[in-house]
Amino acid sequence: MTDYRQMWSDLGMDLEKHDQLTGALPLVYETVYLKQPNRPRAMEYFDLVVAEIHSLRIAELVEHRRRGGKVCGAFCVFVPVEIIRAAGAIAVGLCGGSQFWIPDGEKVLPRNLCPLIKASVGARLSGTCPYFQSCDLLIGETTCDGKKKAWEVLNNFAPVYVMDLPQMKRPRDLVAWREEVGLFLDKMEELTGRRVTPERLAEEIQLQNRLRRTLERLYAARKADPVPVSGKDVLLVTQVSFYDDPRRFIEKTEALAAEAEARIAAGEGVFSPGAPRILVTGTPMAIPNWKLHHIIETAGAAVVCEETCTGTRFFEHQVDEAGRTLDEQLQALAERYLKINCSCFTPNPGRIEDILRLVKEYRADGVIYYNLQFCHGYAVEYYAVEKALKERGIPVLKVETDYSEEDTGQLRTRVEAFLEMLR
Ligand code: BJ8
Repeated sequence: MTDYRQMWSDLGMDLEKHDQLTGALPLVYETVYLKQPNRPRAMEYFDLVVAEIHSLRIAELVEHRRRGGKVCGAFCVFVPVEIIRAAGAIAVGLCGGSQFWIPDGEKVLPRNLCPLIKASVGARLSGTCPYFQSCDLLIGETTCDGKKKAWEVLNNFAPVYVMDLPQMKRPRDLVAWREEVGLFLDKMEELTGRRVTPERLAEEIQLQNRLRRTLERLYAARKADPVPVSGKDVLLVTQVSFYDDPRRFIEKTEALAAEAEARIAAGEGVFSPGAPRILVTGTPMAIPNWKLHHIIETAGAAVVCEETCTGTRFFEHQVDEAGRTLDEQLQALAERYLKINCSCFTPNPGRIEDILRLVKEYRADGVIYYNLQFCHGYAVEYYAVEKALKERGIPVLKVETDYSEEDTGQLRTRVEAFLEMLR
């Protein structure tokens, strides 16, 4: 049997603390995931991924590095992973979703800061996340204020490269972003010592487009009533997509989508027909943040779509594959990524259009607006989202929360009252 403790130790991890972190996960996972009735069989793969979350994939990263390859970690869906991979490196998502990392994050960051940022920095400081420990370079970005200042702190503990993302979407912003994407390619070539050729970049563009289409296919199955797969399960699949091997991920997710489609044909679902259908919108839910979905679905409603960066914002829009030169490909990448409607943009009408469209497509009965505490961009944007939804008679509930369990009872009461109103 592989000695993972030796591997973790070689990665410079704090083994004792790491035991505390991983010791709690099986029970939580069993309660939140394994107890769900009638799960698709294809979810077995994702259960395995979680059970081995700090071992199997990490061993692949270690092996890649042993052969001279590099690993890059990112915190935002704006980072073009196609370029990282075309330069021969592996890309992994690093956003922290666990309360466990918050105290370490608070050692160097203010307490009144978004938990996603505190947990991400805390994961690095605590030496308990083997993904962080495996990274040769961390890729930050200038999205929200909290993140862009946190990179300065994180840079004391690990090398960080920051991509400058515009905050508006005018033609001149696209020009600036295209230039930034080009600089990122230079940085990746410098890191890996390998040239990015148009052929390699084309391959990675096609691969990531396939991955996006696979998630799109799985999401499409959620439009059915009854839904063939729970929102919790789909959330997990999306979370896994950020660090799994992309080819293996596509294969396993295609199998899950096929199973979901067969269930639809047979009229089978995981909730009873007519169960309230909820669209969740707002801030991302990094693994293992399953809190809101668990509350909603144990109250008898189905989460049918997420307008979040661990949802549609991650996979909607393909990169145009027609480009033959690096210049054309970088332009296509810049254009696709700038279509993401994050609240860090002003104005950001595209997000409201997306929410209204998705409510219709997924036949949602109501919207739950998920706001991580101290995320001001999404909190302020609520005004416009609520207005647009109310004008169309679409019920909406705003919840503001963190990663702790302290407010779970209160949240549950509010969600149940909302669902009662929908019924
Ligand atoms: S594109 S949503 S992944 S920035 S929740 S850290 S915004 S204070 S994660 Fe995000 Fe990229 Fe935007 Fe998506 Fe800041 Fe808000 Fe925290 Fe956030």
